[in-house]
Amino acid sequence: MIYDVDKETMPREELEALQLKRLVNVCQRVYANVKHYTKKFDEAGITPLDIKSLDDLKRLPFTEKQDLRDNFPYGLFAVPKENIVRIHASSGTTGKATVVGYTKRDVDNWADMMARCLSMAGVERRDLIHNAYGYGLFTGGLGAHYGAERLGATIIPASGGATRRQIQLMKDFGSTVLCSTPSYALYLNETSQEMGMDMKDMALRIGVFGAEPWTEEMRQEIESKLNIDALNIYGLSEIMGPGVAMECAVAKSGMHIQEDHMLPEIIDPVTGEQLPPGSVGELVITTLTKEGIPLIRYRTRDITSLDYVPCACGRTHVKMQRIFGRSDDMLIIRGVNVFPSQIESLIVETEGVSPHYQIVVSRENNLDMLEVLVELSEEGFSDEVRTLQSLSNRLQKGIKEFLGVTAKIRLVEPKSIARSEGKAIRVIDNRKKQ
Ligand code: ADP
Ligand code: K
Ligand code: ZN
Repeated sequence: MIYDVDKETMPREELEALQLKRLVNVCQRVYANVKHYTKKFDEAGITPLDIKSLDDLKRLPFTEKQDLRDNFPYGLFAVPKENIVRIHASSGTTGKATVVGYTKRDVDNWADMMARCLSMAGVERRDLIHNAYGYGLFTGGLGAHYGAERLGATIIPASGGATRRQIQLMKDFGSTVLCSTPSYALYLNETSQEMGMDMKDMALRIGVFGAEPWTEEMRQEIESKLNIDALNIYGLSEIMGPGVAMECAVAKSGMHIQEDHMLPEIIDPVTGEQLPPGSVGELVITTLTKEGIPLIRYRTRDITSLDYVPCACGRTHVKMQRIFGRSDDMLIIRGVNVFPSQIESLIVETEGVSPHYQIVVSRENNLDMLEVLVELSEEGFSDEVRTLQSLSNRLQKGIKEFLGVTAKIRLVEPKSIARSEGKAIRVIDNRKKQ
């Protein structure tokens, strides 16, 4: 079901005309109301009226996370404070939290966009949605909540924590949809087994998973363990929260970006140059309708590519590929670029180990050392030493062949790597402390 047929299947030409009109409008709003942007536009020698085509986007200044920090807390808001009805803050994965504000209309548009997303995943009014995204300053919980209500489905506001209770609730209530981070979905499954239950036997049929990077291999693992359709949802608080982009259940091959509300582009993260369609690079988004804190060319730091080929589901909005990693998540190990997702793919494909892992980077005698903690599965744990040795050799060889770096593999006991209720901590970089 397509929630908003008019907007979601709009012919590209019409969509681009709408985007241009809205781009000029948002530039006018920030130029007039946000000092930071007046200055930036003046420095770039451009005024909102100089924007004649979408191609002129290239001439506009970027906005970075640092700009939000420098204008903490309200400096980038574009409306009088009394028009703000909600405040959220980012989870601060990569430093000090950033603050965002929503007007009534922003909250309303967000609910619409999340309703579209849930529909894209195949969620219907009859569904019971167990929402394990955290409620609070983090955008995940309330974002999914408002979207579910807008759609008319039933939402169970479980939030994070009390994992055993969550499983009991899901079973008792007969939840059919799970919203959570992908790593938490696996943790729920593991805990359900400890409780003598199996999530496979529950009424669950759909998972809406996001807020952290995950791989195609991880999707297959979750789908087979939980017996559901696992779909990818993307968002960030600076742009809105969850629902910036969502994968459709029909094609399951990339996430439709809500293009009537946001304008995406891909740039080279080093030079800042805009790249042609299909290139892999950093996703940059301009918000087209947001009132509270509109952002021009916001650098997400997330690495992906855009796919403009028409989708089997009928939606015309461009699809972004699964996030490969954050540009500031990329590890440089002895000069080689390594994304945690590449290591994850290898681990999830290997038998005898669980999909929980941690990457530890340190520096010894001026050399970068990469250590990967891999958790054995219960079956793997009972194997003989010889079998374990060959398992660790295989992983080491795989990483060497695939990434070109030598990693030390440390096999650890089942369930010894800390589980997270929100975003999993995959990388510990001790080099930064030195
Ligand atoms: P923080 O930057 O503090 O983590 P947010 O909570 O707003 O702030 O998180 C947004 C970030 O989460 C995105 O920029 C992206 O890196 C990551 N993210 C969100 N959804 C996904 C997803 N589906 N796949 C990969 N990464 C995601
Ligand atoms: K309902
Ligand atoms: Zn589609």
